[in-house]
Amino acid sequence: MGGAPFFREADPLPVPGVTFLADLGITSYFRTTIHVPDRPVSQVWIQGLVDDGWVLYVNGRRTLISGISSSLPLNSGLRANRSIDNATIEGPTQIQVPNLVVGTNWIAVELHQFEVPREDAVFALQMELTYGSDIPPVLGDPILNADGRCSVVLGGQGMRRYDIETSTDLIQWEPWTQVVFATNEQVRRIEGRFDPGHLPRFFRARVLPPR
Ligand SMILES: [Ca+2]
Ligand SMILES: [Ca+2]
Repeated sequence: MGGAPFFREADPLPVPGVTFLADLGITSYFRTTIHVPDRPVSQVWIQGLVDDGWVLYVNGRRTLISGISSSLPLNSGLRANRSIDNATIEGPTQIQVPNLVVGTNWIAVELHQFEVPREDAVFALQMELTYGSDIPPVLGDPILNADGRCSVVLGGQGMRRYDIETSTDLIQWEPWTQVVFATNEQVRRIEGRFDPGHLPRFFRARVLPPR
């Protein structure tokens, strides 16, 4: 049908529209393929440009629903439950895609409108995969002081961004800090301070997508 962003929008977009959406109804459907090489995929990140709501399928499996009620039956007449005036870039967001395969993978999207006829609808999706040859980050045992000061050693790889989160129970995780390693940097001591009454007990690091 053409290239993204697909659009029907008179106002400026963060990424200029490429393919005009003629005959706009409540729901529009998009489909493409991506090629995944024979390497373990460690993370999948997406960024979207969406007006109004959308559903993402990977190889026929519903992977994400946003801006549409997930409790109503999904069909071409279902309206989005949010109205986007002018689409902005959402994400990057990490998603779980357990059913990727080596080779060709089908990416399908249905885009739903809040109300029609109305002269705006936009869709674009960027999907980024990181591969398992990346060394996963390692956190040493944190040093926690009664006054709330804390330090922890992070082992990682040069030019990677890491998101460090903390938890008191391994269930609820809270963002703590982000770290960007310089080229060839492998170890960093991260220091911070917490409320002494609510010291975290656990730390974890996640790789963030490159900017
Ligand atoms: Ca608009
Ligand atoms: Ca719209």
